[in-house]
Amino acid sequence: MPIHSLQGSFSGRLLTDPADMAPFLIDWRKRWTGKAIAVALPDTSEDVATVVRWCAANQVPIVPQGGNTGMSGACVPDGSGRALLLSLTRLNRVREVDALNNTMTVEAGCILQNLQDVARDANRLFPLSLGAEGSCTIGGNLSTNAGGVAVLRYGNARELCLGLEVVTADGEIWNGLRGLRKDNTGYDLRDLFVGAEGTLGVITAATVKLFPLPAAKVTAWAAVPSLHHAMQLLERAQNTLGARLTAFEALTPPCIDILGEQLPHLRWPMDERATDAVLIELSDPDSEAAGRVALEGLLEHAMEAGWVSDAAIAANLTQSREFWSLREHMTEAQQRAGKNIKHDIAVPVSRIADFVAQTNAAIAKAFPGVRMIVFGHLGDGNLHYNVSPPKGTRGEDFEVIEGAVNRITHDAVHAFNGSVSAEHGLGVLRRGEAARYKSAVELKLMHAIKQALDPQGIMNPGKALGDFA
Ligand code: FAD
Ligand code: 2HG
Ligand code: ZN
Repeated sequence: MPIHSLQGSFSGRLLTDPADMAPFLIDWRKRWTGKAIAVALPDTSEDVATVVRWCAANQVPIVPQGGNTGMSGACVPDGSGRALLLSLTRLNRVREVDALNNTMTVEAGCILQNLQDVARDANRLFPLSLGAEGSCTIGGNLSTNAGGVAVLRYGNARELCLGLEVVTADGEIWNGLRGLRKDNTGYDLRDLFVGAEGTLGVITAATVKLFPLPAAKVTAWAAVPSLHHAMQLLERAQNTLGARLTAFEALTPPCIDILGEQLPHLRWPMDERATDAVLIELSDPDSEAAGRVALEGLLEHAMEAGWVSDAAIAANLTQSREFWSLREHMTEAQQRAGKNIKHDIAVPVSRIADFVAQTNAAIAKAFPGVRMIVFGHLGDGNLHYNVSPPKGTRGEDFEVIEGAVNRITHDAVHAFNGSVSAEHGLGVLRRGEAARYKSAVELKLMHAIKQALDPQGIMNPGKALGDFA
């Protein structure tokens, strides 16, 4: 049936003009460009169901898309031109805020930052926080099981999700929007759709957890002699600050170098720029003064112990934003510096410093001069173990070494019992790597789930699991 037959059957929009469709068909990193039969922008869950039913009847593959900020190429179609791109951005209503239950029920296309604001207006915290929060959507966050900078205290997107509404691959609506903390009534369908990268169904709404708003946040920047010292600081911080410790992020010296080079207007907390640095955030339920005393105590102890060589506590909100701005501009600074190779690895927290030391040495030996742009969520054992071309070059043919760099990195991750994708999903970037390192049993179970929930293989084909067989 021709695509135009779809338009009359749902509210919202259907784009078929190539110029209108173009922005939806290229990913944020500008690494993957695809083609589509059309871009559908439904207004409601019923609209989504109508579109999916049409696709199922016509064997048209569906690529769900939220804010198109994903890092693994999962939200753009392939080059065949057979797929329909399903944008969820017009499903952007907050259906309910239940402050007593500490939940809100929101549609998939709501922008993350808007949801943080809605929660704050209700005197609550929605803690999911990441650099793309001004444009990513909660549907995309859940479909990638996004992490970000507050996982240490509040968990990743999966842990923040209590219920889902999903349009299944044959176009039925499953309403699982239960705001329950306890529900042991069989298989957990919610947890199948979270992190599935749109390969099992379309998330149309979610019930997510809210938390009390902290009275104050206090931010510190600490220069540390090595990541091993940083881990000693982390252990002490967890023991003395407990649940008040909400972020523990790291930047290694080449990151500090690339930030200064690409974004020289950014302000620096201290003169010391040659060592690893840690960004710590404490959220205090009582007062800013109490938070400051606790953080000062931690840093004094750490300096005496030799784990920290210099430290600064932000004097006010402006300075705290300046500290965070350095961390949040890492992706942009690296992007500006030319081509790059990204890894999103996790190993047990206790092994992360050893992993970096050993793998840095292996990569430096194989590819002398490359810049190791290693930063991220140190407190979770998750680092963006990224590589940039040697200083002063832009790496026009950098992709030539990508396979070999990936092999060194991911073999090391595997040896450390880690993960090749901690928070960005598999998409097309990492689907082959997951197939390489996962056991045959694990892959067989994953394919069985896909077969059961999407027997026609129309939901985001070729993503996460590779081609559907
Ligand atoms: P998209 O990119 O549009 O889609 C991502 C995946 O989800 C695709 O597979 C898509 O098909 C699927 N999908 C989207 N919506 C739905 C839906 N409603 N139903 C079913 N499937 C759907 N990620 C982190 O985890 N932590 C970070 O700290 C972080 N920082 C970032 C910083 C920057 C500057 C950028 C650009 C990205 C960052 N990301 C981070 C990656 C990205 O923002 C997140 O993965 C985000 O969760 C994706 O949301 P999105 O709405 O843009 O989804
Ligand atoms: C972050 O933590 C994001 O800033 C992006 O996950 C990481 O640019 C990257 O590789
Ligand atoms: Zn990250």
